[in-house]
Formats: sequence, C-alpha cells, structure tokens
Amino acid sequence: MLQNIINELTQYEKMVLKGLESFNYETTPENIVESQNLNIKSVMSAAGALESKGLIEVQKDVNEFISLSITGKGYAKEGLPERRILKTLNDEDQIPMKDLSNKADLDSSEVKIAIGWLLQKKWATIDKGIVTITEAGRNAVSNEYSDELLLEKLLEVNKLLFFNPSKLIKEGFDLLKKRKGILDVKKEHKYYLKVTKKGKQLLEMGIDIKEDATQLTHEQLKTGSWKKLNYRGYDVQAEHPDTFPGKMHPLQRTIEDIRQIFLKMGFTESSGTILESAFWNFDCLFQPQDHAAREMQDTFYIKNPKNVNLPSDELVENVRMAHENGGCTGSEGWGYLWDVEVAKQSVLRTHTTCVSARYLAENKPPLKMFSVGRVFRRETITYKHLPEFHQVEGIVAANDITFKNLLGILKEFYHKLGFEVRFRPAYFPYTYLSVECEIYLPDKETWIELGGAGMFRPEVLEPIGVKTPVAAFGLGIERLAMMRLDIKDIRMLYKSDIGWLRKLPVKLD
Ligand code: FA5
Repeated sequence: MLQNIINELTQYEKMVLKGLESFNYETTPENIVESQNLNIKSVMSAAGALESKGLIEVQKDVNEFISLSITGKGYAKEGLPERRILKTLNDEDQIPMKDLSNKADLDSSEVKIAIGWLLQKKWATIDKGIVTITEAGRNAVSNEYSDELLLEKLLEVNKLLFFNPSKLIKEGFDLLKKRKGILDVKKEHKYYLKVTKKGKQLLEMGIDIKEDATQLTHEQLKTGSWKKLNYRGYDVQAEHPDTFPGKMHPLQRTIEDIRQIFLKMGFTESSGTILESAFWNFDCLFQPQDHAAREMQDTFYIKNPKNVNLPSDELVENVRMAHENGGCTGSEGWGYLWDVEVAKQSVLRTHTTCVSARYLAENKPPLKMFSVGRVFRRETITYKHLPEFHQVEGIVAANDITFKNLLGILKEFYHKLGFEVRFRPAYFPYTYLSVECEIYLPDKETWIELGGAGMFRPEVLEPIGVKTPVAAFGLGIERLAMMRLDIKDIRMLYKSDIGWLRKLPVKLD
C-alpha cells in the first residue's frame, strides 16, 4: 500500500519530501527551494499534492504588512498639513482662514483637510473665519502625535508587519487609515510544511529519486530501452470529479432503439405529416363518421387550413362505398350516408395508423414498413396520459401473413427491449382479429396497455387495392419509456429534470 503511494509520487513530490527530511521534517517552502534547487511554484504544487495524499501538512499564515504610499511618503517628509498650519499658528496665534493657504504653503484642498484635523485634534478653534491656536495646540508643537510617529517609522523601515501592534502604532494606524491614500496594506501568505506520520513512514521505507519517463522516443521504442526506464504509477482509483457528458434524452434514446430493432428486423422506415385529413386518419380506416373518437372532445380539428385535399376520386369513391354498403368487400358497411366534407377536415393525427394506410395505398406488397411519429389527442393529463405522445406503427403485408405472425413479431419486438408481453382481445374498427398488448407493472400491480394490433379488415384493404393480408400494429412509446426507465409518471419524460437526466445511463437496458 505504502509502496504504491511511493510509486505514484512525482519526482518533485519526492524531492520536497526528501528536502523536508533534511530539515528534520518541517520547514518553509523557501528552504526547500534552496536546498533542492527547485522553484517556488514546483515546491508549492508538489506540497499541495503531498498534502492531499496525507503525507505532509501545509500550515498557512496570513501576515499583514503596512507601508507608505507616495502621498504618505510626502507627508512623512514634510509633515501632515495640520502640523504645518500649527507651526504658523504658534508664531502668530491667530490667522484668518483665507490666509492659511499662503502662510502654511498648502493648496486649498490640503487646507480643508488640515482644518478638519486641527479641530479633531483640538489644536485650534475657528470663530468668524479666524483660526486660533488652543492650549492643546501649543502643547502639541513640541510633541508628535501617534499618526506622525507611525509616518516617521514607516519612512524609516519601509514596511512594517502589522501583527499584535503596540498601542501607539495601533492608534497611529487608526488615524492614518481615516485619510485616503496614505497607507498601503498588503496581505502576504506564509506557508510552513510539516511531514505527517504517514509521510515519515514513507521516508523510512526509502524514497529513491529517479527521473520518470514522461515521453518515449522512437529510438527508445525501437531499441527496447523503454523497458529499463522508470515509470510513475497511476492511482486508477483516485477520486475524481463527477462528469456529465452530453447524451441523448431517454425518450429519444428509446425511439432510436426502437428504430434500430425494426430496421434489423427488415422493416423499411416511412413517415407522414402531423397535419392529416380526416380521410386518412379515420375514413379509410373504416372508422364511421359518427365514431366517438372523431368527436371534437377527442380530436384536435384545425381551423387553418380547415380542409385538406383528398386523393383520387376513385379511392374516395371506394371508401364511400365501403362505409355506406361495404362496396365489393363482402361486408354490409356501416349503412349510413358518407359525407365527403367530413373526410376533408384537417386534424392533428390521432394515431400513426394513417401513415400505414397511405403507405399501403402507394406501395405494393410484399412489404414491411414501420414509422415513428408524434400524435395528438384531447386527453386529460394523468400519470399515463399525455395530449401529445409518440407511437411506432408497423405493417407487414404478404400473401402468407397470418395473425400468429403478427403476435410473433410483437413478442419479438418487446423481447428485444427486455419485456414479456401478453395479448388481450380488443376492438378497433379497422382490424379483425384485434388485440391489445400489455406489460405487467410490478409496482402498481397492474398491467399497462402498450399498444393495439390486428389484421386489417377487407373494408380497409379493398378500397386501396391491397389483395394480401396485412398485419398492423401501433404502440405507445412514452409508456414503453416509462417502463424502461422505471418511472411512475409519464410527465417525467417532459420535465427536463436535470438531476434525473444526469443520473441516467448513456445506454438504456
Ligand atoms: C391506436 O392508436 C391504434 N391506432 C393502434 C393500432 C394500430 C391498432 C394498428 C390496430 C392496428 P390506441 O388508441 O390504443 O391504439 O393507442 C395505442 C397506444 O398508444 C396505447 O396502447 C398507449 O400505449 C399509447 N397511448 C394512447 N393514448 C395515450 C396517451 N394519452 N398518452 C400516452 N400514450 C398513449
């Protein structure tokens, strides 16, 4: 253990320790500078490192030094302005204020200062513009005041350590401090280094000062002489400050992971627009025009643009027939009068299934497509509901695709994210058979619904001209992210809680 510490010492740290040993384990940094022939910066930085390793103690004293400014030196040589007036007053007893400047050879600003101090020191009185010397003033003529004594002393010694000052010096200091720009006060730090018990143990074990190899040369590598060099050890367990590198937001991370899974499963990625026609969002998914989900309280309808262009007349006509009487789908349809104006309404898409419908209308099976995007619903916000969230949508279309294949794909997908899924029979107007995928939440002791899936109905496929079976699914991403991140409230994903975000790993399990 101690040997490891020795190995990790830098050359400078070793020299400082050795230096201290030669001064009987304690001395000033200046002495080390001299004895080890180092500069003070290297000694101090090595001392700091040794202190953090508990090998020495660094004692720090702050000393205050006082000295005279240029003005202060002038006063020290020529006398304080009040002293110069006092001398003239001693000869003349009384002087009119207006003559002071001339008689004492002072400029007007100095006279002002001097009068203040003459009164404060009680050396003179002023009455009707006449300055008169007092008894105290006369006594002061041949006696110096504490401020004057300090001025003299400072002129003589240049710099004075202001530590535990005598009463006189303290008094002089207090008086001079009241005037601006006379005294300079400087703090100087004094250090003293002492080897600790642990440091002594280290020294007893013997510290060998060898030059450390810092940079290897080409020559050393080629000849193999690097093997004989001395290398300093590194403490790989040394404390280090926490770092928080930039990383993807966990929701975005989840989206990226989902994309990768589907891409690896051979799906093609597609996307749609957030603003969609009711036609693609509802009608071509065989959702009747009086369906509850289409109500204003469930869906965001857009004022501008109020309507969106519809696809070809033929397709619109096919959809109309599917709704009104089933067309050539073999179904009876919903049996109501389909309104093209309702289909033209623009909405914020309520699910990404509209992307699948468009894709099927434009691409021929066999195909495997997925898309990720934001969807919007007029929902009351709760721990598992948001009015704006993400879905991942997918379709697999081919002659031999079955409902079982669909369940297999979903199982595989959730399995790759580390979840076991269960399926519950469900209803969607556009699929048959239909299921909901659920995952268990141990904390809440409940199953949480993650998505819907099913085989698209003929009423969806016939109007858009698709002849093969199509397995389809639409899964909520935020709810999945909640489980991956073990959070109990979906709103956390949108809170930008920096403390929480920092603690999350870069890669999610
Ligand atoms: C649908 O949106 C269907 N389009 C899914 C589908 C696609 C079925 C293809 C069949 C074939 P649903 O309304 O259940 O289904 O929403 C799917 C998932 O989105 C839900 O399971 C849930 O995980 C998520 N979700 C729904 N509403 C919210 C909400 N308000 N906040 C957060 N996530 C939600």
